[in-house]
Amino acid sequence: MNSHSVRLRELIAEPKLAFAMEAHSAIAAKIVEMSGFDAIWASGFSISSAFGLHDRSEISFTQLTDIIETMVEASSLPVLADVDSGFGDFNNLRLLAKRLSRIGAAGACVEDKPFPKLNSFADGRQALSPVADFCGKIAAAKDALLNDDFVLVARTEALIVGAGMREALRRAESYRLAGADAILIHSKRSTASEVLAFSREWAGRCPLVIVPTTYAKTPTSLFESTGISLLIWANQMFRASVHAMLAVCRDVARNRSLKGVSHQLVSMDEIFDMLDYASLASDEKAYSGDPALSVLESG
Ligand code: SPV
Ligand code: MG
Repeated sequence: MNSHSVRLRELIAEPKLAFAMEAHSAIAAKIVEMSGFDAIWASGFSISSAFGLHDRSEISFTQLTDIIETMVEASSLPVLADVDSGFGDFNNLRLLAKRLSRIGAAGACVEDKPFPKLNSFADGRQALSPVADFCGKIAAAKDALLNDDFVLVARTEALIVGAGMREALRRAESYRLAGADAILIHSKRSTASEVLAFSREWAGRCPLVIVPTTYAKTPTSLFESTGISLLIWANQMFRASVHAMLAVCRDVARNRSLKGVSHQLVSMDEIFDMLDYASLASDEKAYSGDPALSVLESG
């Protein structure tokens, strides 16, 4: 049993809409938790971009799991890992699922694209995997998990590639029958019409997850009333940090001074607080140089 997986399972089972925010580092995970979200989305796009790599399966399995492990350690929220298309076939995905369940991720989301996958919003070849292959990957991942509560989300890209609603529904139903705990229905429309239509047809067969990046203007209350379980803001922490870094860097380079940016920076003390330097200092007193702890010195 893993309490993070149990929590994520509860979140997607509740009638209430749950909210996940993206994180791509341990400090980002802490900030997501401090801000009151229900869960953390370990975004493939954001983690790849932070490595300076394309969201096209360029990061390695271990680059991804190492970052996810730091996020799991830094926060008490459940972490849902974006594992792209699983780094290969059923065998690669099951090794990844096993590793993620070992390091304490609450769940993983795998998408029905061949390897290498490309970000859903990027120009280039967008293709779907054969349904039977993807169902085999889901079954293999489930069989390899070290924790029965681990949440496996199957994501269909049918609407992204333009394969239509019938194909999206057919795929989602196949993935549910293959053992997926929830379905992520992805859309790149500027309105929520597609995901709302999907949700109506789906009629609560298992929990639904959405990523309203392009249809961000839709009021979230609408999703709550149409049976969606989890809403993921998938990349805003990363984009906010790039925005802030660009603004500060350009200003300092232009003016050869920090004067114009000091109000845009958090203080060092704020970082010390976030990382609890205070308890480190008190622990240092308790654990360092106390002769009572040393048999040799006291003898
Ligand atoms: C991610 O955050 O990596 C995602 C969501 O998979 S999206 O970029 O919308 O494909
Ligand atoms: Mg992704």
